[in-house]
Amino acid sequence: RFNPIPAAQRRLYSGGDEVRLAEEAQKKVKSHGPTIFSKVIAREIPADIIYEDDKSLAFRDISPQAPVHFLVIPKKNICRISEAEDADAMILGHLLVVAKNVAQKEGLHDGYRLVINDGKNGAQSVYHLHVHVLGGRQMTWPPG
Ligand code: TR5
Repeated sequence: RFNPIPAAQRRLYSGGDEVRLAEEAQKKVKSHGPTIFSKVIAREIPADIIYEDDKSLAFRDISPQAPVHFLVIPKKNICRISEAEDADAMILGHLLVVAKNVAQKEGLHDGYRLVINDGKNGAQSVYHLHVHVLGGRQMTWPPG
C-alpha cells in the first residue's frame, strides 16, 4: 500500500484524539449493529435534541468543536456513507435539508460547514451515519 510517511511521523501529523478514537471504533466494528446513536433515537440515553421528524433527528454534539455543533442522523440504521445504498437517496437528501433548516434556526447566517466522516481514514468514531454541522466561527481549510 502507498504509505509515504513512517508511522511515528504520521502520529505527529494526526495529532488529535479523533484519529485514535476512529481507529478503535473500526477495530470494534465487526457487524454494524446498533450504536450509541440508536439509544439517542430511542431516548434510552439523554441528548440535547433540537429537531426530530419521522426520518431524522438532530442533536448537539457532546464534544462541540465550534460554538454551534450539532449532528443530523437518519433514524434508519445506515452505518456509514460509503455503505449507503442508491435507494437511500431520499433520506440522504433529507439529512441535508434538515441540516440546512436547523442551521438557519440556530442563527448560522454567515455560513457553516457540513462534514461526514467515513471509516478509519475519515476519522469516523460512531458507526451510525451522521452529518456534522459546525458554525459560529471562521472555519479554515484544509481540514485536519
Ligand atoms: O468522529 P465522528 O464523525 O464519528 O463523530 C462522532 C461524533 O459524535 C463526535 O463529534 C462526538 O463528540 C459525538 N458524540 C459521541 C457521543 C455523543 C456525541 N454527541 C452527542 N451525544 C453523544 N452521546 C450521548 N454519546 C456519545 N458517545
